[in-house]
Amino acid sequence: MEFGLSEELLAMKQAARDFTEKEIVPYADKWDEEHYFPVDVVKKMGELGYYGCPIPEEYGGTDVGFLAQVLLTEEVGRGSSSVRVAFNTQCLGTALSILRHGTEEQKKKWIPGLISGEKIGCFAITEANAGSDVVAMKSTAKPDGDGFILNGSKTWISYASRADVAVTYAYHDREKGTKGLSAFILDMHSDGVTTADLDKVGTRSSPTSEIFFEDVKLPGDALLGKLGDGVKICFGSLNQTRLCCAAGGVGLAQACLDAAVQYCNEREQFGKPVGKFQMNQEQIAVMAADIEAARLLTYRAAWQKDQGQLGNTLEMSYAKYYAGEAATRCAHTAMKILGAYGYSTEYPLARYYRDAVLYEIVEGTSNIHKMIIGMDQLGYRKANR
Ligand code: GRA
Repeated sequence: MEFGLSEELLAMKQAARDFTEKEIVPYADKWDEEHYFPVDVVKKMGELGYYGCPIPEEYGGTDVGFLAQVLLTEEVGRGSSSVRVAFNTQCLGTALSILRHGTEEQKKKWIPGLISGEKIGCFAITEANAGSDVVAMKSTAKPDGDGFILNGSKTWISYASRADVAVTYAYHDREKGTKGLSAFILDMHSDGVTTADLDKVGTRSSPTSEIFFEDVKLPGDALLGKLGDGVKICFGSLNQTRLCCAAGGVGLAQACLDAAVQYCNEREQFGKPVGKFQMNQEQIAVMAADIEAARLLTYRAAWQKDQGQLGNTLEMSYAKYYAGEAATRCAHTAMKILGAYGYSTEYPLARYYRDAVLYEIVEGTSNIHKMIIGMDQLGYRKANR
């Protein structure tokens, strides 16, 4: 077993931390308050090669692997959960799916622009009545000549209203059940595609939208993979995007610990820094151990992917479940330590607290991940297949 990060990975992590401290942290509260989407920062991260870690160089990636992607995501997530989403919209939920299932033409057409940040992406799975129950989606893509006619809607789609391209899912044939679900690469500027932004408790500088499809003409080359590959592509993709959420949860939890440690050392009560009180020490210790556990589970899942195990659903569920819950636990504990200063909107902890809850909801709720783990442990259904 090898737990150390290489010099190269450590340098990448540090560079991402420096970038986040300089370009994101000073502005993140204001962006959040104003519901402002910092598109220039998202694009700049593309120029820096942040999104291309698992993508070969011939398509504009850096080919340095999933663990590298996790380290960058964690550091950006430490500054802003809203900007963190870009790792999914530009790469893990879009470019990576196209890389794994697309034709050479599709790869050349879409991947470089997503990785460079020139084009904003999104991945659209969820519908009003199909959240945890993905295959209950109702959108249809009826075969029509060489192409398809897309109808239906999606909801809770990150970056959709700013996106140039979406990887989306719809039934080409409902009669065939799950074999009738297909994946598509949708040009978001197509006629018949409209979006409406939704408001949220947190991650307010990450636009989240409904998408409506009204008789959208999809050309034949919009089909990703083969007809009926939708379930395989969708769950295969979720197993990669969950890595980004786990890493984001670790980053946010670390930001909470950082805020709590700083406060414990600066704030004095009863004649000494509040960190000298054992109850605060206990809370700091529990947070630190929680974060280490979440981080190791997340790094392990990334490492497995770097060994070629992209179908590591079980280990991915451990990481996503644990990191999501660690994020909310740490946000809550930090809030108790900072007291009124935590509750004040003057400090970023209030934003971390609002953002943290999301990590238990997106990319499979904590309950879904516990179900996947529980069924595997009980021998009812293997998670890794
Ligand atoms: O037997 P079949 O051929 O009909 O196939 C079924 C099943 O085998 C079919 O899906 C297959 N399947 C899988 N295939 C490959 C299920 N899981 C996998 C897998 N891991 N790999 C339908 O299955 P079903 O009977 O309807 O459901 P189920 O198998 O009992 O449970 C599926 C489950 C609940 C685990 C699944 O639907 C799930 O994971 N739901 C959670 C959905 C989710 O994660 N949504 C995230 C939305 S995207 C998002 O949050 C964006 C965030 C952006 C950001 O912040 O980064």
